[in-house]
Amino acid sequence: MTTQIVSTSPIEGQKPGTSGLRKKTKVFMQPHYLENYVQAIFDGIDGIAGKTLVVGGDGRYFNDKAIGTILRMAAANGAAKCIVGQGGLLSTPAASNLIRKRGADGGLILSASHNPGGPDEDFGLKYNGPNGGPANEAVTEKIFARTKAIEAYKITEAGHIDLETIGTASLADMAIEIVDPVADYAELMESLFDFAAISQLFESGFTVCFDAMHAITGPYAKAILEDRLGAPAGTVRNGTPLPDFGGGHPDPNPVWAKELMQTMYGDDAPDFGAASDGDGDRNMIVGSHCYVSPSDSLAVLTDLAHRAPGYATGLAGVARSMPTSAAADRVAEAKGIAAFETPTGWKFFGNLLDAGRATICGEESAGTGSNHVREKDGLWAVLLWLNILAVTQKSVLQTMADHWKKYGRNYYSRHDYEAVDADAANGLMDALRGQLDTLAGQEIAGLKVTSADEFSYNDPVDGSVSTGQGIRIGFEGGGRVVFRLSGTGTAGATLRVYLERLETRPDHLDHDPQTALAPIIAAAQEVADIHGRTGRGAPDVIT
Ligand code: VG1
Ligand code: CO
Repeated sequence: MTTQIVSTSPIEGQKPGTSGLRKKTKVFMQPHYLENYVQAIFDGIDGIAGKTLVVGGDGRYFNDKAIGTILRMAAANGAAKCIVGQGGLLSTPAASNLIRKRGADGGLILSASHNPGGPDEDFGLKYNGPNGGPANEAVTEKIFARTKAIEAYKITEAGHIDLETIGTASLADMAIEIVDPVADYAELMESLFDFAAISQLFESGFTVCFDAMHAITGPYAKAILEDRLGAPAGTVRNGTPLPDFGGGHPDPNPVWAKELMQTMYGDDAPDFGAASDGDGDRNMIVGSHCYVSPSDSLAVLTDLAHRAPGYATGLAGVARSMPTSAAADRVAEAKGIAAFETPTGWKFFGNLLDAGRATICGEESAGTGSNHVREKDGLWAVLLWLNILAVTQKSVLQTMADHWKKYGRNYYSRHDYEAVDADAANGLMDALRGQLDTLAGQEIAGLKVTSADEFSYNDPVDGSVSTGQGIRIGFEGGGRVVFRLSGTGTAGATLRVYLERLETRPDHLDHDPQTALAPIIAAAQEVADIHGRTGRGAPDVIT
């Protein structure tokens, strides 16, 4: 087989965002587009000669073809081996686990996560390092720099590459090992959780509905919940991964997982409901008539994780992204463990996990995980919840009521304005930035501003600094609003407005979050002039 050196030139806009490079699938399918980016990754990590990489994706449209290209390029660039999930499938947490377990030098994960898939929707690719986690900013900067200087890429001519047969084959001088995508991951879950207790819970009649949203977690959830833990067949819904996710939006929140919400708020609702996203790293938890916000879920798991065997000795600390509510901080304080506040995106948790300073991490965007891998992990969160409920024998509703009674409730919501004109969105952020020095002390929509700044993170482990990570405004009484532009969208800009208010009065703990947050919502509108600057009268998505 011959190696071709194909000359190319830089393609604009190949800048990795919050989680790798995400573009419209058609953009990724343009000549040289994928190849340029893959070569930039290889060059950005100082080459892959002799290295072992894990490769897999969420099965969306173009997944298999892109994997073929990546394998041919890895062979041409001298990789020793690629470990690939059968059918080209690997959930993001399973890929992270494989990198760690097999001591690989890193991995390429093909996914646009919660974004829809298909020829007219989104595709994505990201590089994870040897710790199994998303590349840090220093590495993504190097990759981006290579995309701007690239002159050629290497690729091996090859016929058909078999992604279906488990076992090892070769491509030029490189080995390709096809592995069962689920087995190692399921084993890891079994090492962390009390499977006997969860099985017993199911046997006692506790009912679960898991919505895989036609995305990657279907096979994982079926193998673990139904086959190993004995939940009845049909517990996992929409469990076959489809290239276009059945035309849906595989984002586990009350808006996009509407079917599940209807089930959980209907008559005869199951005891426990959950959903995951395109690549399996997000989770939504909902009890019978009780939606659990991701920020609250993080707090509950921080409080009760020690009930599961994998965390029985307690947690070293908890880390959350800055826009995530402070609910977990309150638990950390009560327990006397460390609490960290990082920028949005899982890559910022890596150092804290590697250094053993945080055990559990979470984001308001339905991401929760721990030091068992270096990605957030949807099914892990579901199993931890189930393990806790199996031990406490409480309902989700009771668990939340008890939690809020003990710690108070951080009412929380995120308002997203999607596909906003990019100039208008940047203008809005600039205008806020311009007010930061003068806001404190002012009254906005009847609320007194106590603090206003732009979040900048000093990594306590490696000392790196990440600036411009969201504008936050604090109000008297503990309310807060955060403004950020998304780094995962593929059309225009998405403005995210994160709203929070702490309530400790025992008789005010069961309000509708939108009502409880109304004064903060009004202040956010006024201070940023969202309507005036974006022309939008209401958010597109409220979670
Ligand atoms: C969003 C979320 C962020 C998450 C990221 C990747 O980023 O807000 O919390 O880490 O998606 O999640 P942004 O920049 O659009 O706000 V996923 O499930 O894509 O891997
Ligand atoms: Co995801």
